[in-house]
Parts: sequence; C-alpha cells; structure tokens
Amino acid sequence: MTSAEMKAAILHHLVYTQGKDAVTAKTYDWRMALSYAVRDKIVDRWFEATRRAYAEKRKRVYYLSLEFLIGRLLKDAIINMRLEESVLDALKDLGIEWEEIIEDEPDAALGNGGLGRLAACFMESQATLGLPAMGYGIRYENGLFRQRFEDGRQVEEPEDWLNQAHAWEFARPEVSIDIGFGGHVQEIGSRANWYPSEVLIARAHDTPVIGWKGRWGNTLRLWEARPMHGFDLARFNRGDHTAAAEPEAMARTLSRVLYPDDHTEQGKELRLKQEFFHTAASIRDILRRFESEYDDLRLLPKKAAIQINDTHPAIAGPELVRILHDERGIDFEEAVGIARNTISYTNHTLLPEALETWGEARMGRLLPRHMQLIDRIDDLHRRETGTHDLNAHHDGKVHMGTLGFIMAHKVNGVAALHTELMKSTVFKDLHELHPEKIVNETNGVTPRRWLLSCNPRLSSLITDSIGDNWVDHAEDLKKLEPFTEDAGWIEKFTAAKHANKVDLSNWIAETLEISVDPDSIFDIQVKRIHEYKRQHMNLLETIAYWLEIRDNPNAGWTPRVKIFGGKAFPNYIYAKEMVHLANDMAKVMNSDPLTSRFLKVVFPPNYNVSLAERLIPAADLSEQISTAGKEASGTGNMKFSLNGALTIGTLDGANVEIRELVGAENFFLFGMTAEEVMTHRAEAGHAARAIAADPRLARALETIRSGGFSPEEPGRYHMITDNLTHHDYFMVCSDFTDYWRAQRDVDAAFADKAEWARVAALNTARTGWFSSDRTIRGYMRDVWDVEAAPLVDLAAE
Ligand code: NBG
Repeated sequence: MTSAEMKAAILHHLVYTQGKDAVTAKTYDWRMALSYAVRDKIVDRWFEATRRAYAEKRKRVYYLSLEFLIGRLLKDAIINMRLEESVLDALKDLGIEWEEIIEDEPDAALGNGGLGRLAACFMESQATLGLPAMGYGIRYENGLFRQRFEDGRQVEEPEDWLNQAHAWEFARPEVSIDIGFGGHVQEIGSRANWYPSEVLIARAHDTPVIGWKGRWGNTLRLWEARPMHGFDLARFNRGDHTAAAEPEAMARTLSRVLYPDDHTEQGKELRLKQEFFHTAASIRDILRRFESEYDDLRLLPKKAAIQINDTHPAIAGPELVRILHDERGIDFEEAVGIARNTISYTNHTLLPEALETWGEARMGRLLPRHMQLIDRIDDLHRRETGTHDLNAHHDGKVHMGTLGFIMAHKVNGVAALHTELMKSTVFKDLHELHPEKIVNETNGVTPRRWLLSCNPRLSSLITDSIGDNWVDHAEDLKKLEPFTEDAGWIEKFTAAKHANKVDLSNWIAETLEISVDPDSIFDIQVKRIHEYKRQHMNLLETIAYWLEIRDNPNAGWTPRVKIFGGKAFPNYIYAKEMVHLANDMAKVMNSDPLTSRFLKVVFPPNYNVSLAERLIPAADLSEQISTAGKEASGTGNMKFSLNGALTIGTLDGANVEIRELVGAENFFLFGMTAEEVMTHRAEAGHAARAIAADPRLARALETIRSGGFSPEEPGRYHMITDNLTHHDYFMVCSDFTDYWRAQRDVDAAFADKAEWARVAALNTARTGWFSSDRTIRGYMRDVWDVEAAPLVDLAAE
C-alpha cells in the first residue's frame, strides 16, 4: 500500500466512518480513522484464513481463558501488516503526530498479569504460525482497575476502555447463545433434562488477530452478557422505572468486571457464574461449528483441541459431557472419553491459596446437573484407576485442579522446574496414576511485540546485522553471537540501549518530575505486587544501600535507578503496604542531598502492557527474585533478557532456563533453591537468625520500624516489619544476605561498560528460544496434535 493510498483511506474513514471533517477532527478521530484503514487490510487476510481452515478441513485449537491481556492493538497491527512506512508518511502528510495517535489508544487490560498476557502472546503466535485457532474470553466492560497514588497509597479507579468506540471488534448479534443457571434436573435413566431457573444470553464480539506479515489471521471471540428479556416496558409503564431496567443491569454485571486478583481463590458466586457463562458459551460455539462440518461427534478430538487456561474454565469437562450425553445421547463413558481427548489443561501456579475450589452447595444450586456429572466422573475415574480418594469432589468442595486433571488428556506446567514440582507436590498422586499426562511447555513471549515493536533501535541493529528472519524464527538471534566480539558492533548496541534509557529518563522527568541519570544502572522490577515476588526484599536492599551511601557519600558508588511497577490486589493489605512503602521511600531518598546522585526510586503508577513496552527496552537489570518454587514461570523475565538486560534472580520458574541459555557466568544468581526453601522454612526462628547475622538487614528493618520513611506515622509499616521478623514465610530475611552480595556483584560488573554490554547482547542473542512461537509449536506437537496451514508469503503491497 502506498502512502498516498493510506492517506486516502484514512481520510475516507475519517469522513464516512467517523463522521468528522478534517478541520475539526481530534486525535481520537484520527486514531479511529487510521485504525479502520488498517483494519480493512486485515479483514481480507482474516477471511482468507478462515475460509482456508474450513476448505482444508483443518483441526482447530480453542484457547479458553478468562483473561486476555491484549493491550493496545493499533501498532501491533501496523507492524504485523508491514504498514509502518506508509502509515508514517501518510500521517506526516496530514500533520498528525504518530506518538500522539499511539498513546491515545486505551490499553485493553482484560487480564491481571502473566496468565492473561501469555494468552495474548499465544494468539499472536498462533496467527503467525498459520495455526487455525480461536481465543474465547469475556468482554469485560471494566478491565483491570486503574492505579493512582494518593500520598503514596494505591487508589483504584475503574478502567473503562470501552467508553470510546472500540475500532477492532465486530459485534455478532447473530451469535447469541442461551446460558442457564440454577433450576432443577429431571433424570431419565442415565440422562437428564436440566431446566434452569435463570437464563442469560452470551453475545459474541470478534477481534481479528493477525500474524506476522499478515499471512494468517485468527479470531479472539469475547462474550458479552445480555438479558434474555431486556427492558421491562410493562413495569416502566406502571411507573416502576428502576425495576424496569433491572434485568438488563443484572445481566450486564456478569461481564462487567474482571476479578482483580491472580493468586487468590475468591469463592464468589459471581465469579463462578462468569466462569460457567464463558465456558458454556464457548463450548456451544465450538460444537455448533463442528456440527456444521461433521456429523459424527466421535470425530471431535480429531478436529478440535480445547485448551483450558488454568482451572477457570475447568467446568468445560462436565459441560461437554453434559451436552454429549444428555443432549446428544452418547453413552456416558464414551462422552467422557471424547471430552477428555479433546480437552487439555494448563496449570499456572502451585500456590495453595490460588487453587480453585467451589463449595458443593453453591455449585449444586447454580449448576445442579454438573454437580451430578462431576460425581459420576469421579466414580468412573475411581473404577478406571482402582483408587478411592482422588476425587474432584471431596471435603464438601469441588477441587477444580483435580477436575481439570481428570478431564484432560494432557496437563502442562509452564516451565521445567514448575512442571517437575507439579509432579512431586500438588499433583503427585494423580501423576503416579497417569504418568503420561503431565508435560512441560515452557512459556514464551511474542518477539513481534516484545522486541520488534517495543525496541525499534535494537531491532534495526539486529536486522542490519543478520537480516529479518529472526522476527518469526527467533532462534536466528543466535547469529548475533559473533557480533558480540566486535567492539564496533558493541558500541552500536550500547548506543541503542543508551538512547532507550534517555527516552525513559525524559518520560520519567515529564510525567513524574524526577530526574534520573541515564548513565545509572536502570534496575527494574515490574510485575504484580505480591509477597512471593518479594518486592519488599528489593526495598530492603535499596534501604541498606542508601544507608551505606549516607555513611560514606564520597566512596564512589555505582549510581542506580530503582524502578518499580505493579498493582496490588485491592483487598491485599500487605501488598498495598509494600506499594506505600516504596512511594514513601522514593519521597525521602529522591530528595536526600547526600545520596540522590547515586540512588533514585521511581514508581510510575498504573503498570500495564504499554508501560512495560516503554520500560523493558531501557532496562539494564531485571529483578526476578521470587522465593524459589513459587513463580511458576514468569514471562517478564524473558522479555527483559530478550531486550538485553541482565538478570538478578533466584532459581525459580523460567529463570532456571534463562540462566542455562545465557550461561551461568552471565546471570546474577543468589538465594536458596526450591528444595532448600522447603527444608529451611521448617526450622523455627529462621528469620530472627538471618537478621541477627546480617547487620545491614537489621538496620534496614529498624529504619522502617522507627519511621525513617514515615516520620508522621512511625508505626505505619509494622505489618511488614513484624511479619518479616517473626514469620517470613517467603524467606526474605534468609535470602537477603546473598541478594545483597549479588547486587554488589552487579555494581562491580557494571563498572566495565564494554563487558556489560557484551553480556547484555549475549542475552539477546541467546534467548530467542523464549519466543512464544516455540511454545506454540510445543503445544501443537505434545498436546494438541495439530498442524499449521502452509503459509503463503504475501509481502506488504
Ligand atoms: C502465572 C504465574 C507466572 C506465569 C504466568 C503464565 C497465575 C495464576 N499464574 O509465573 O504466576 O508466568 O502464570 O504462565 O496467574
């Protein structure tokens, strides 16, 4: 597409779709016009892919997830369609600022963190690989809350990304599916009729997901909840105006908010309803498509693979069995077999507080037929395996992890260590019964968004050096290795990183009014705020460093900028205290004349996908410091490494694999192993002993305790200091000393600029393996048994 054609398309949509005259058009109007112009190009490719999937009778993958953290879509689409040149030229011609347009798009935050972002990366990789796939999610009206700080405290505000028109979706009112809840069951022999007492409608909204070079496109289908009967006119006419709108409001509640926690099981009825609503609508839709093509349901596992993203959609098993058995008349055991061979389940955490359970009373009330079927599934599984005590339904609850496991033919972990821990801990007994079921599929990230798009300087250097094949064959980044021995090339690499750091410094100065020196170490920890991720350990180390500088301000310290980002679950008081402490520390430290040349603390609010895209390319040091055994994988860790940051981290999640790939000598390792954590935790008084043995740690804790960062309220952080001193489940104190040591190793290493840059470049060269293309290929081979369509390379016109 030429620039002139692009310009004409933008102007056409500005007038005829957006209904605006160029003279009065605002940034929003131009963004919408550009989005429609780009979308037009995508639609043809998307249809073409859909038609091919049908014509070639291909097996499809269905990715069921309560979260899709897709972020902004415009730039992604432009880059994958290779339209940057024509768009940039056209905008320039029209006098419109590219940056302004990109920044104007709301960040679709339909997820909490890693789990949701992984789903988004998977969608992009599936499209890039030409794998016929469909993502099913919920179209939350309010995504993850917006975070603001008020006197350093986190304040949550509703996120209303749908307030403006959303350029990327197509409403499909013709795809409306009835979803029932409650009511009663009438058993007829083995089968039953379910008569729900409440019925809602799931309405589909489709967003095209286009792969690299536009060679394939898939659909992200998000469900909106609508009332069966909308506005009650009779009631309205009787003057009961509020009640008239009630059904509408009740239904809308269901797809209104994303639950803002990712590691605690909430047990709220609305959440269970959301899960069933999402899953039942998706299963219906999958069967409708299947039955339009084939007439033998026994073929389902050959033509469809349903992936359950964590346990949230795990009711898919019983629901599919219910339809196959009750509605289609397939024998119960055979129905279970078909469902199992179709479904597979990904586990994303071993934290006990995150493993979903539902009370049998609630489940029985809301989903009476499913409750019966779960018991029959348990019963069948007992007979198959000759066991007595491995039921999904036990102790008055339905355990969704067990249900997911029993109803899947494959169950996967998301990093090597995590998968091994699944086998030896949470799923130990089930694993012994089904030793073939658990497989590992280490997470990945799409290099299109997480390198090509977010880091244009480094990407151009890479492409200039090795060509652009790396974009969809990220293992090609290995070809950079010889360049890392070339001083001239390393200078270019350093220049790219430095320019990214200057950009970030300017942004920090503009938005937060903090000046930071781009020559400092940019040390970044961005992720949800959680005790197991140990932001407080990082804060303690920051305090200890600060105190040391104060003691001896002229000792030639290595300057650092400590950057934090992340949201705390609104009811998680401890995590909110960590946020508050970080902000209080920033206030004190950034204005300390003795230390501020050497140490700054920066905490931009509202960490989201777009902020990640801004921060990661500018990082020198990536903080991956979770208690070993607790972080299933991590994906931020991969993004940092890919963008040339060095990692300071524990042997946890995918850190283990990052270290193997980049080389142990290029990784700042510290802390206990998962096994050591388990034994050490059992020893009483571990925290007190660690504190007594490390005066720096003791002093840092004492500084917080005595109100060093909250003089107006010295006891403000007693929750944190008491917990760390007496309990410290996540072993912050016991790992602190080694963490401090590793941080000083970082200082020493940073002093040799050229060597640091060489290692940073090696990180980029050696982490192509973490492309989500590799992950998806793994699922295709080990889990889904599916092949991609051969792709025709359609260069950008
Ligand atoms: C998260 C893990 C991360 C992992 C992502 C994606 C949940 C329940 N789990 O370590 O904590 O990277 O899933 O797999 O959100």
